[in-house]
Amino acid sequence: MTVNSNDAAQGTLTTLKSYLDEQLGISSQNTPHNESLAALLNDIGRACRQISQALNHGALAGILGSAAQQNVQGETQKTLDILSDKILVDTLQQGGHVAALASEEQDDIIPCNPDAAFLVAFDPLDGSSNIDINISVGTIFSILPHVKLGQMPTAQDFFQPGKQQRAAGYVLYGPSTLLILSLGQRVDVFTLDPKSGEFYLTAEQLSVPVDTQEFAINTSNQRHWHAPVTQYIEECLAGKTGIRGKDFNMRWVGSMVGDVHRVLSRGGVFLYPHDRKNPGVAGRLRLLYEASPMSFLVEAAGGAAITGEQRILDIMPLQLHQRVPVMLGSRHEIERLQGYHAAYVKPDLD
Ligand code: AHM
Ligand code: MG
Repeated sequence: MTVNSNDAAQGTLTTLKSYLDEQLGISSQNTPHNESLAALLNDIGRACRQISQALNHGALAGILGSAAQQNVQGETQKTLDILSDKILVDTLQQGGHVAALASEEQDDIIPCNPDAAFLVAFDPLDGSSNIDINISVGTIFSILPHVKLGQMPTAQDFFQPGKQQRAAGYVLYGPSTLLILSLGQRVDVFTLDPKSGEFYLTAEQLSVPVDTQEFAINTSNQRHWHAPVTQYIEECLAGKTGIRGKDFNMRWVGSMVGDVHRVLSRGGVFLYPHDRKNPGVAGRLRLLYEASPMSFLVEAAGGAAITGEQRILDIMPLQLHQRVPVMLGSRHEIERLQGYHAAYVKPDLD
């Protein structure tokens, strides 16, 4: 699919709204939940457009730097973390299509409309340590069904395995602002036109190649890794002279949205494993609003996502801000990693 700015000007490109109407069967049948899902996704698009505008202004708007507070995970919040969170909460609350919200930046859930059919978990600004150095950051979101319609949700209502997500996606604020979305069957890409404020469909049906020669991991943690990860990375580094018989390349953006976007665009593996640095902490990334939506996208594009031992989308969450090890990307590599984990006796992983 090749598109250019004239297509947007001439109205020949598909907008996010018309895409959602078509994909969710709106207008062809009576589908109130699908209509509500489409409206909710349009609300997310509108909120992310505002976040994109704030990021574009950067220092000129006086919004860079750290705020004088920490989130529930003890991390210092950036001014833009708080602003992005507020934009999303305000927009989604006003939209009325969400029963409750869970955000990385909020200790507890925010109950909204008990009659709405969806719960939304989000990381308002992922990779926020990259904001002040003008590197890509993003918003990640996960949409779950609100099963107990009519009842005000509690945190427990968010504790559903990721395979039950109705939709997931992220907005990548990079050289251009992209929305990557899956309703479960496929993964499509929309580009924000800064002039009109519309998201236009610019790439369809992303497919993660099953094989790759690219990996992403924070190697500063190498001495803390468990044996299966050490073995896998050492074999990649041995390149043509090792058992893999081919050279590998390494990339690490430090924003999960950037690293996962590369995997979805051209394949590769992204690893944030559990390690011995903080043995009591199950990895760095959060299940509900980072690992789960990204795994949903990667699987919908033909890739795989595991903790090492287990498929991420099968995990039943136990806490709102639960962390989980993440290994995702090209299927043959993830199968290899799962095999290495299965081959090691458990005490090595303790
Ligand atoms: P954040 O949500 O507070 O930004 O933290 C998550 C980020 C991910 O985007 C990224 O993959 C990881 O943390 C980077 O961690 P590290 O500091 O080990 O590079
Ligand atoms: Mg994050």
